[in-house]
Amino acid sequence: MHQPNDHLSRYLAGQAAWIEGLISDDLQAVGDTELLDLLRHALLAGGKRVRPMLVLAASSLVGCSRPQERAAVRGLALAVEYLHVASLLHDDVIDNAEQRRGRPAANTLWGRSRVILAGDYLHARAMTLAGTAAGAEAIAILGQAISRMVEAEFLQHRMAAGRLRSTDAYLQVVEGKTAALIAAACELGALAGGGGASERTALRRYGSKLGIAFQVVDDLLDYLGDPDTTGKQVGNDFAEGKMTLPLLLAMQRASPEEQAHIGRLLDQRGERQAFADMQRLVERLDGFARARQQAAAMIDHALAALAPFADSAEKAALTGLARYVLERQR
Ligand code: GRG
Repeated sequence: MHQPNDHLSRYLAGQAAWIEGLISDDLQAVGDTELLDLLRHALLAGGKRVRPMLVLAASSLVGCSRPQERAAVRGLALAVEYLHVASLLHDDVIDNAEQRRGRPAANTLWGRSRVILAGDYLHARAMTLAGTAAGAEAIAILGQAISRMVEAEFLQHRMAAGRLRSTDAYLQVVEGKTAALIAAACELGALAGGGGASERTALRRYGSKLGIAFQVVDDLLDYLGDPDTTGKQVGNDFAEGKMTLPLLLAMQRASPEEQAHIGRLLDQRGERQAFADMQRLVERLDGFARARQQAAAMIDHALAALAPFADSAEKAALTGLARYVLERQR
């Protein structure tokens, strides 16, 4: 399996332990034991903790010293992870997912209603933490990100139902469902660290481009990933009729016969063989290679947004993270 480079690995591992400590402390306020079990399952399950790490690194980049000890940085790091996990819980209910991070999805263990409620709990707690940490501005940044996530889910449903086939619509979905929260994490780090308007804009831009690339790679992994490494089966997007970038790019190059073949495979999308055939067709039509190129172009934009910042360990971490996004296998 491809690992992030050593420096980045150590940085991420250190931050993961930090955020897990914060989560465990914060969960002590949960009174209901069933809710607590569900939240522990969802929150302490080996996520990569990319979003809180971005809050921390962005705050350091704008000059905040010892950010891990700052109440505002801690509150915002928790808030973005909680919103991320709330969105995963709701998404798994929407998609009827069976697995998440190599384990049974919470909805298979607790049922749909409790999982929706647990997502609402995390949503509420995240907003309380954000408001306490950094006031109305932080709430507005997160509120806007959540609105965009929900709108993107609606658009994604329309794409799957009507087979809307444009890469523009795909990018709009990706900007909303993934990049909005990642951009918000970066901007909130800059806010908590005392950054000025131009620093906030630059970090938001880095986060947005990183987030788009992150989702494109996620969508590539849905076709090409190793289930033992990713913790989920391949072919979920195809089975759900989600039109992701590799397929959309392949369709641009397909002959009328190949278009018809793709249409038939989409009609048979519940069958395993249809997915294997689609993988081969997308490969032949260069869909995977071209999607990867687009992700790489996004990463170039993300790195360009970091150019105004002086070299530092945090800048190296953010640069390393951007490169790792392209190489990640999980
Ligand atoms: C309740 C806040 C809230 C939102 C509801 C359902 C919904 C709106 C949005 C769904 C958005 C969604 C599931 C986007 C996918 C984003 C994505 C790439 C998730 C995987 O992130 P990783 O790889 O996960 O960082 P880990 O497991 O490492 O934490």
